[in-house]
Amino acid sequence: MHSLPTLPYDYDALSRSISADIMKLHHQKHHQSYVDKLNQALEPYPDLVAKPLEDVLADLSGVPDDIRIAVRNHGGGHYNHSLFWNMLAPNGGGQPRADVMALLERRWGSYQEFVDKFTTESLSVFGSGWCWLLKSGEIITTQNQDSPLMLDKGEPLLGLDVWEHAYYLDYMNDRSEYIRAWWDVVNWEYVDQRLGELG
Ligand code: MN3
Repeated sequence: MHSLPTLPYDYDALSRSISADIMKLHHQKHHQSYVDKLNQALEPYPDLVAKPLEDVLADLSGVPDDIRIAVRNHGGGHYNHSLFWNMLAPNGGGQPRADVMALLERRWGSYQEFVDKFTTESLSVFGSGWCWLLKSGEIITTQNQDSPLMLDKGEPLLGLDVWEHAYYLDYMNDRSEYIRAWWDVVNWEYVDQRLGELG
């Protein structure tokens, strides 16, 4: 059984960028619903329940036909949001630590070039989706709850949820203001740790 992870901070901890109302709704309603519907889909398949979610998502063709779409949407939703909470921190923002900085400078020339490109890509997502930084330094976007894992791109270093549910209460239709504020709460320490672990 999959379960909703506890947030590593209080609901109001990111309020300079994301309000407690959004955090609560996003975590308790949206993320909880992905977890519930994933468990519901997997219930008849105990071997898939026992398999790490990363492995299930990386091999969707191995998931039975009747639950593949549900696993893609709700499994992706659970995986993406579990990462997303850790990629935020009350004392976040600023600049990446040394190794991540070196990666971004190597791929994009400078940190600012990376920020501009990531912002542009995040704004370009039509409808609901995510923008990701991969360990190669590449930036990609995905639709709905698709994960880079499903595209054979490996686990992402950093991801931004640009579904309207992630910002509408605070920023209405202004996704660019949300993205601007999001940079102030990015948990670069965690991103750096992931880069080390994913090596
Ligand atoms: Mn979301």
